Amino acid sequence: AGIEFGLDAPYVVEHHESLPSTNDRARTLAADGGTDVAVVADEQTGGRGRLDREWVAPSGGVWVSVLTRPAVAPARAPLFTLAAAVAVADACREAGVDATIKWPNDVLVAGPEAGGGDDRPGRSDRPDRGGRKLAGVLTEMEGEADRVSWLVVGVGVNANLDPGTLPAGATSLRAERGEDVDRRRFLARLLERYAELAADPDAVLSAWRERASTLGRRVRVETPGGTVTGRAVDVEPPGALVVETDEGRTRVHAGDCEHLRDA
Ligand code: BT5
Repeated sequence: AGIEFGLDAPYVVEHHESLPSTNDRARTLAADGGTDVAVVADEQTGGRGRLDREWVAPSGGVWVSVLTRPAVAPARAPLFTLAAAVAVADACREAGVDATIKWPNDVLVAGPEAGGGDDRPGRSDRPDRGGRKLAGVLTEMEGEADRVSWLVVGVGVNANLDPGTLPAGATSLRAERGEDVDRRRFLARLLERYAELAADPDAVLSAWRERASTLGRRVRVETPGGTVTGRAVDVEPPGALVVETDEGRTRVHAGDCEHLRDA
């Protein structure tokens, strides 16, 4: 069983030294009827990304899953993924690291992206670091036809980690700002901001647009239905990416997005 983390947070915070996955623990709590709980672990031994990919989660990161039962239709669940990405980006900025969001769920260091396409000047004074991944979000839920039964939004932030222990293309808050972040304070801000956004899902998209680096970019998105290449022009409810392709506009609801260099 978990122990209280002693945080002033809008959720009951259940803290563990080590768990296989905070999402799995939150799902167990959901099955037991729980709600409004944030499960935190110092380390995860079986952290998960999307599509059953591995999420590397040693001690020093912020690994947290928030279990709620929002009164919305299952189709609106993607808004909560976007809300979590906004909350992470804001918490990173408050910690002194300029962060942007790559659709749908990646939080990256702002600035020109090596191998990518952001050659616009003035985006960063550290042009070699832009595009590195600071954090990701994994949302899982169960719903009836018209209502979410439970929703687990899992957030992984590379806080005080050595990038050498992370997959290629990843970085940490400590590596970007040059000193440790206060993980407890970071978590408190993250949960506070997420709760604020989750209480007002209609406001999420505009907040997301302001922090996204994907809009206006050329992208390649691997979707379950095939590859979509074109210019990302907008995000539409409940979180679909609108891509302008040679064949016209198309909406992408899920997939892996890569930012491309401008032709
Ligand atoms: C994600 O997946 O970005 C969602 C990650 C969610 C992790 C949190 S931690 C708390 C909660 N409990 C869990 O078990 N999960 C959630 P995706 O977009 O599929 O990205 C996964 C890919 O990112 C992997 O295939 C690696 O290439 C890379 N990766 C793995 N660990 C990473 C890390 N710590 N930092 C950056 N990239 C990483």
